[in-house]
Amino acid sequence: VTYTSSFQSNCWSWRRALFGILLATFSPALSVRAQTVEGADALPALQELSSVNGVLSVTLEAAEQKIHLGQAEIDGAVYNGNYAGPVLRVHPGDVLNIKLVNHLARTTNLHFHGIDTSPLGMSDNIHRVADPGETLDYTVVIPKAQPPGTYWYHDHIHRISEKNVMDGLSGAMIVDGFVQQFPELAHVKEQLLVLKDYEYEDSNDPYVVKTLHKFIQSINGSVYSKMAMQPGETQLWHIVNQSADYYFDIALKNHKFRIIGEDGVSALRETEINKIKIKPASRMDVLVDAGAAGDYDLVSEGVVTGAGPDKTQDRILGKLVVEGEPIAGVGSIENFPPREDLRSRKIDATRSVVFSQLNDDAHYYINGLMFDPERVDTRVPLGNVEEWTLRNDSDEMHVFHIHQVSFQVTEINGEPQPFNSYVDLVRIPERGSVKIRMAFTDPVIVGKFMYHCHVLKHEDHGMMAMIEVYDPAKENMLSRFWQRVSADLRFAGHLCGARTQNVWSKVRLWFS
Ligand SMILES: [Cu+2]
Repeated sequence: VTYTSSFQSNCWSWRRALFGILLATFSPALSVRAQTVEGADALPALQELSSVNGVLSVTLEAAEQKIHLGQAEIDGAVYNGNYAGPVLRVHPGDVLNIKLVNHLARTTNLHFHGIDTSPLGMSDNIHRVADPGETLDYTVVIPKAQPPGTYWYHDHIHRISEKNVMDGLSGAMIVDGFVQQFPELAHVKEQLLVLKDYEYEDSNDPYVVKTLHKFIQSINGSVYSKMAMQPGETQLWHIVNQSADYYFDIALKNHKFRIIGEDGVSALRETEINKIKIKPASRMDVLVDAGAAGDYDLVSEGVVTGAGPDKTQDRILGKLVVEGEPIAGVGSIENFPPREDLRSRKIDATRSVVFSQLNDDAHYYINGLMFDPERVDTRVPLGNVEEWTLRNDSDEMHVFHIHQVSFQVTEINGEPQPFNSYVDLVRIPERGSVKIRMAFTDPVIVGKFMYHCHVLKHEDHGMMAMIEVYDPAKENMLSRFWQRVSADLRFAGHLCGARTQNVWSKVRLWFS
């Protein structure tokens, strides 16, 4: 396999070569900046904030700031001045106190992706919004049963979440204890790789646009970095895709990966693979076994985007330098923590969730409806184990995500899937379908939360729905009456207002 970086392929374009010569002649500053891209700095370590005695109290100052990504200067929006995001390190059972200070000229808030905690009050409640100048306090209890692993936190403001996350408003969250599940890995080095992308099409600088090809991809805020291993060494890499929309295919030249965990949760077996496919928002825990001494490119392979044949170009994100004394690596992992196969459980309800869109980049639907923050789309009694069929009625990639609960993928396009633990994201194939099972059994998740496409552009344009998990024991006549009355009032409000496009959806819900 031959990998071609955008830089190399550009060298063969005479127009770009001429442009480069002109730039080198007339702009010494730019050629200096180019060296910082082509030279190899060590992969930047990220700032970590760790809990002490079961509590992590942090202030996140969200502010607009110029960020340097290789040659480009972008208008970022970041926490505490840090584009890749401060890493929050907690243990199962810890309490996380966050003071979110909004210095931005727009609204923001926080979602704790993959954490199966309460969606109410000051917890993982995305109904709360910090206006410019406001401060929001969060208190999030990390469940004792939260699988140790890699999670992340990010802005979740409907309509602008793509911009906010792309500008930098996200960070990794580590629930400590993943590696401790595997005695074989007691001495391996761990690395955290935060992947981000930034769409850079508004630039007036043609040099920047041409070399970076619209998307600036980075690892830990660096567009090109060096990682080092000894021949034969095994390392554990935790890779978090914090991009707003981008599906990463990551390959390491002449090397394979062994996947041992996904979306924070350890797998049930090793899966050896040539390239890691990382959906937007997904996390992958992989073992890397260094080969012979040498330099190996870490490549973000081109992926098909959108509905057409468009394919982004391969891009080299860094290199692995294998050097020094050979050391013994780690053999196959034999013992994985057990998980319950939900196929052995009785199914209390089945539902169908259909993703569709108009081809105008502005209308994305779940079950024919765009998101309405006042509408509850799905009500689930606490205690249900459910099977959902997710269908993609479009030619574009959609990635299902649900808050507060992880799930088991049982079928893709009718093919039964072997049980390999739980995830919180699944790609629904274009014109295809996926079956998943979920246990809505933990009382802590009672409340209203979201399921949506995690291509944030799609979510911002409607592809999100609200679910309410309710406790049937507390659902009395009065609360049922109040729900009906409040629905009536909203319905009347819509009749009187201009939002007639929602009236028929209300009528449908009323009779459903
Ligand atoms: Cu989508």
